[in-house]
Amino acid sequence: MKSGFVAILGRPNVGKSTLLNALTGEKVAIVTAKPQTTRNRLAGVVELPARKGQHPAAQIVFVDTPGVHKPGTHLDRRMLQEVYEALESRDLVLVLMDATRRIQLEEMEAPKPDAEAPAAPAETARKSVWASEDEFLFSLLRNLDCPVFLVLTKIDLIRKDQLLPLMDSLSRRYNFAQVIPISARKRDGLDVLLRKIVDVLPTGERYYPKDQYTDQPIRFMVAELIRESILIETGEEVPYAAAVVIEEFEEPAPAPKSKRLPLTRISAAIYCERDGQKAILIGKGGSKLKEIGAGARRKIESLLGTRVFLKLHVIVQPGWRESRGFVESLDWRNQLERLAQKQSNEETPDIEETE
Ligand SMILES: Nc1nc2c(ncn2[C@@H]2O[C@H](COP(=O)(O)OP(=O)(O)O)[C@@H](O)[C@H]2O)c(=O)[nH]1
Ligand SMILES: [Mg+2]
Repeated sequence: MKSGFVAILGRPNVGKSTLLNALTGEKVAIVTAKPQTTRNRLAGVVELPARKGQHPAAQIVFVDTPGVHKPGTHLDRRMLQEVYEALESRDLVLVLMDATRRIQLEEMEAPKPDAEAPAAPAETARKSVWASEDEFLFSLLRNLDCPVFLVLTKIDLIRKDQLLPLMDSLSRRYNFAQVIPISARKRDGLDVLLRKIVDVLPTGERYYPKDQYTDQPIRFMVAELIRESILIETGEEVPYAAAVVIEEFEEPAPAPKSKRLPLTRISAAIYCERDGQKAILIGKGGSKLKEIGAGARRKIESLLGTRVFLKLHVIVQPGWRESRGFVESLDWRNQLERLAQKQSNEETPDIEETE
């Protein structure tokens, strides 16, 4: 069989996480219309049975990453670090580009029919920001020694006759091994994409058990679903200043012959940076927090297959996005380490036996 790691890279909001979910058929990553939804790299595993005359059996580990943007806060730098780490161990890189944005960019770059009219200053500024962001993204590709595919996404939003010229002009930007147009939302082009990926993967064994579809622990997926609810329910800067930490996660005891589904008890803290943000998150008489909780609870119930009792509270942690220690403590890989530590402390008897 074939197997390998495929890093999914791109600017914020191009549809990386949507593609990951479409490929795995599971909700591995949260998705919203807001940029910087994904903060950690996370894996979604796709098992492909052999297809006669097309490809051998394969396990593809897709690694979703935070959107590449120039870092401002410590949190941003940590997110970029996640991108670098995803790029360290990979057999192939998919660079995603949003077709609608590219069309806009091409239109800005095209010579104006009325050469007398100068471009609006706002447009010029936007163009130069986009160009420098592109440059930053391409700079990450420069030292890679693996194939890079350009995946042009959201093609459901553009006209058919716009597609070929766009693919043509983008393929001149970099030495892409393939240029593949897709729509993750309409599941268009995914079979072709998978086939071309298997073509370039090395022969090897599975990295994950056959039925495991992600590397994330359930606790972290639950925290992410709560954060997704916050992103959907709040606006302004609140989504960017919010972080979720699961404080208690009590799995149901096996209840024999009960007609009702078992109940999982979860308690989580929502961190924000300022009192004003806390007030927004709680809302009048607690109404906002209630909505956030209700939305999250439904999704958590469908993830766990149990009923869920969800308790949320909001904590102000001034300037946490600039705090290295706090940002590190949010990473689930670090959280797992701490949990394991705590457990082993609890299991260690007070008096050590001596020989
Ligand atoms: N029309 C359309 N929208 C898409 C497609 N893929 C993603 N989106 C939308 O783009 C937005 C950002 O998606 P997300 O996967 O979170 O982007 P990410 O930041 O790159 O991970 C969401 O509103 C998605 O629903 C697509 O193929 N077609
Ligand atoms: Mg994402």
